[in-house]
Amino acid sequence: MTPHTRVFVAGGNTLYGHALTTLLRAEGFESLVGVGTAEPDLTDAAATDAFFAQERPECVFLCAGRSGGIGLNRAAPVELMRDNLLTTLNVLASAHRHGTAKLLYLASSCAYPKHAAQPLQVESLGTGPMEPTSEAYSTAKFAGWKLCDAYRREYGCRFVTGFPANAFGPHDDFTPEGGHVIPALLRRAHDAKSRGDAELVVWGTGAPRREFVYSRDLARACLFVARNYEGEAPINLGGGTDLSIADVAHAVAEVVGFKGRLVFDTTKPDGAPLKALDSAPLLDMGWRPESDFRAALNETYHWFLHHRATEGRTHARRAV
Ligand code: GFB
Repeated sequence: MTPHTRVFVAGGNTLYGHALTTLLRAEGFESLVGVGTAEPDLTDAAATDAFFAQERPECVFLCAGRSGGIGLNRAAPVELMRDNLLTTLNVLASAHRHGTAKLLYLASSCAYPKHAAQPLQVESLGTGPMEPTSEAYSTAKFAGWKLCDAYRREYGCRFVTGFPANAFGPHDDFTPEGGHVIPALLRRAHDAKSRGDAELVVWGTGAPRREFVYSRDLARACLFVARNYEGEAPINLGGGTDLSIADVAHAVAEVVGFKGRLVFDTTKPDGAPLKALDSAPLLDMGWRPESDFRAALNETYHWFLHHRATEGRTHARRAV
């Protein structure tokens, strides 16, 4: 990849997409295509193909497709699955048809079996049932990986799949019902503090553990993989911090300055008991995360304060 490589971040309005676009600009990439409103509707096969025919991206980061937290996965499995299947089908077909030289597809750690050995190794993919709360979305992500694999085998396409840990950062979905745990709790802790509430409700028991990766580090990992990894096997994109949800909730309360009590609502689902990735293959290639969890949480909250705090609580974005 050179500064002149034509790069398309598919899903530029997502959490990952924003972080990647920012990083690519900072790294001097001058030929980003399909940025902002120039991105076509990737669920529309004809629009996607016309875009690829015109722009001919040489490198594609495929982060498109709706996603959300455990609440959205339970409320809208059809929309999540359809959006991810359609965007993946369309982008891979057009990338193949118009000669994209390298593509990195971002899958999701929830596509791993619910009870796979931890930390999660790519060899475990497909060896058992997935976590039921996100099965529809996860199945679409799993299918995306398999389709990349099929393009590799049948047509020799350099399509690589990455499985990211639970990411968070600026431009995330901060809606209390639809977002992932970090942005949703930041929003609810902020609102609770503003109202002077005595309690902050945290979903589930607080016992599940998740590996978190700051979106800026995830973007760095994606660029590193695009530059250095050609393997057939998918690659885990983690190396971040493994924390319990209770730890996260306490950290959120501190960063926001919420002084009340945390209450765990056990009528809400816990989801997978533990999700931590084995990122040894990535780390062995020399990549390292740079962000400290607490500092990243603080940056994310400050981004929220400047960009989202005054928006309505029901604000919904098309994709995160
Ligand atoms: O972030 P989250 O929705 O993702 O939830 P998953 C993680 C944990 O945080 C669960 C708890 O145990 C939740 O019960 N939690 C506590 C909360 N308070 C909250 C809250 O206010 N909001 C949310 N959302 N959770 C997702 C999948 O699962 O993983 C998606 O549903 C996606 O498909 C993502 O792939 C990576 O890790 O449980």
